[in-house]
Amino acid sequence: MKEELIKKAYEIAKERYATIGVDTDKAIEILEKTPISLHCWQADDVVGFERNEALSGGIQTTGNYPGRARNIDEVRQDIKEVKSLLAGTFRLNLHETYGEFDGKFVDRDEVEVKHFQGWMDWAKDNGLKLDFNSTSFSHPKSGYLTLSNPDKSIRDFWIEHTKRCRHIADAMGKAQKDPCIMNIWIHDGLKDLTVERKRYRDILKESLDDILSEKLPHMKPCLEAKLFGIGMESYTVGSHDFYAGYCAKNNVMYTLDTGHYEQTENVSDMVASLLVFVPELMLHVSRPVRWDSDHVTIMNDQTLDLFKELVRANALNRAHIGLDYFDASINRIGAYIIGTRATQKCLLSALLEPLKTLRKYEDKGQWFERLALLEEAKTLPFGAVYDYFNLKNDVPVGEEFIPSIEEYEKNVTSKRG
Ligand code: RNT
Ligand code: ZN
Repeated sequence: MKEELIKKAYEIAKERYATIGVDTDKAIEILEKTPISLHCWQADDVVGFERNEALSGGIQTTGNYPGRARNIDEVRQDIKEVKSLLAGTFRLNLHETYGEFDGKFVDRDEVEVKHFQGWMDWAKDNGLKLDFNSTSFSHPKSGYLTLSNPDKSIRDFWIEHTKRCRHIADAMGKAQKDPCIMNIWIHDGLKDLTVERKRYRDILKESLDDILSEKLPHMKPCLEAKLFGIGMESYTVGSHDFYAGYCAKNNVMYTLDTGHYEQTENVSDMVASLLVFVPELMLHVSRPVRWDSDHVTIMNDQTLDLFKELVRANALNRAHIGLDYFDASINRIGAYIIGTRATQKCLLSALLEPLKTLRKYEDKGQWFERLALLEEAKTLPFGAVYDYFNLKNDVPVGEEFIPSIEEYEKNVTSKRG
């Protein structure tokens, strides 16, 4: 009965969209094929398997909802569950601290490809490609400064770590026959006033030049800018201006995390500027609430606008979509599904824009007509198309995923100590 209803609604929606020149089947096809990189760290509150300690280094999770994944098997189990409830194409984004260390302590400057062989095998078996992240936080040598540290011994430790991570990413990319995107985010910054702003940035530039000098064809590095970190409110070495300059000059991918800018800044507007100067973008889709709080992504104006800008810039093939939030106060599987579905809805809504007509109006200076169509497009039967996308792919439609997650909680996550 419900299935019939969804199909009927889709047929009507399809016809309605066709009247304004939009092909819904085509939009669904693009949505199905566009990969979304699931961040492994929502499953366990960014703890990882290195030292099993709470997160530190400029970022923070809040909440203690029961059911956190405590080890590699539980993270894998959760990601599998998440994937089973979603339509589309997915990648898995790992941090270095999620290696398979087999109970041994492997320091960050000792990590090797072999610590991720298990992940590569598992990912292959589960139809996922991998992305990767070096990890500068939650370590005794993290301090305030890592790659920008004037102390050569600390700096070299992190340079070695990041170079090793590039090799791991390259091995992943080679194995999956598709480049592994490796993000470099360092928390480097200071709590209070500094008179050495330029000095640390000069050092960071040198470290990055060294790290990125080796050619590794199966991985793509990207650099993540940020406004501030907790406990480092006064100064961030890797600011937007720093990385925008670095990426533009060196033809490196820029990571745009939606929580990393001033709260009143229009993050979506950055897309069309960055794309003029950097080769590609990595997106960290998040939801800042008053600060970089990493709340679960929802379908809000900021996220809708972000995807609209990508589609309008014809740049889906130059952007990699990743999620980056970590809410420890609600069911974590639920957090994954809500955030991923919201991301898909924003992408789909962008793909359903009557762009051809809007562009025609704009070219002719028909401003009233452009604004009118933009407004009317907002209330077209978009939900019917998203429902059908899920029905077609045999995953829960609409709120149907709620009982599935409750069931998993009852049988699995609630039993974790
Ligand atoms: C931190 C950055 C970074 C992290 C992850 C865990 O502000 O957004 O991307 O969230 O690497
Ligand atoms: Zn991020």
